[in-house]
Amino acid sequence: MRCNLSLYLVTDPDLCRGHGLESTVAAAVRGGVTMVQLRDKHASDTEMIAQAIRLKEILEGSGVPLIINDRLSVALESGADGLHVGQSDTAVHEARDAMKPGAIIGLSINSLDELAAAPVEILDYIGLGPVFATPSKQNHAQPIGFEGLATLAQASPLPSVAIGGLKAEHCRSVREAGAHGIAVISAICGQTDPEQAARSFRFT
Ligand code: TZP
Ligand code: MG
Repeated sequence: MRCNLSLYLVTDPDLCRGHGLESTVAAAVRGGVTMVQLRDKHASDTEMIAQAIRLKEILEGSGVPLIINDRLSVALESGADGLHVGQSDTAVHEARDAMKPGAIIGLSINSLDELAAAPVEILDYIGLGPVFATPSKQNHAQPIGFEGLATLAQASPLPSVAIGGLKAEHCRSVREAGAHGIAVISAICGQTDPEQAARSFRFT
């Protein structure tokens, strides 16, 4: 499956600083991550395109797709496999029209209203959260908890991935809530051994 959400690594440039972005991603892939999203709220487009091209080289042949957070132009210029957008980012229709056929497009959802308004027919997956409050995302929406996660995952016609404050010990609760995978930043990026940290997740 091209879009295997089981263990979805979202990168953070500060938390990856210890090992470096590229080494962190390479280690996480050895440890079993199934998707990688390049997320950087401060880099310029040019810097982010260069980072994306380097990550694509690292992921080459691994079967792990590279998704870009928010910035359609970076996804297009770097030849990434997909784009993940939030509620206030690039419109999903614009992204679908611009991206190559077969590109993976995901959307963040925090409530049933947002799910009802989502153009699910042109999306590949949805991100549900934050499950818990987290310092990894500024000004995040109200945490939904496992109960909210279950409500949204079960109402969703699309595969879903849970995000926000999640650790390896939460895999079971996330799966039982009905999500198809678990997405993390700090539980992998912020760890001294990112490969081992990824390996400690047993989603399936
Ligand atoms: N979207 C909702 S919560 C979040 C994002 C990008 C941050 C998740 O980071 P962490 O460290 O896994 O809590
Ligand atoms: Mg966003």
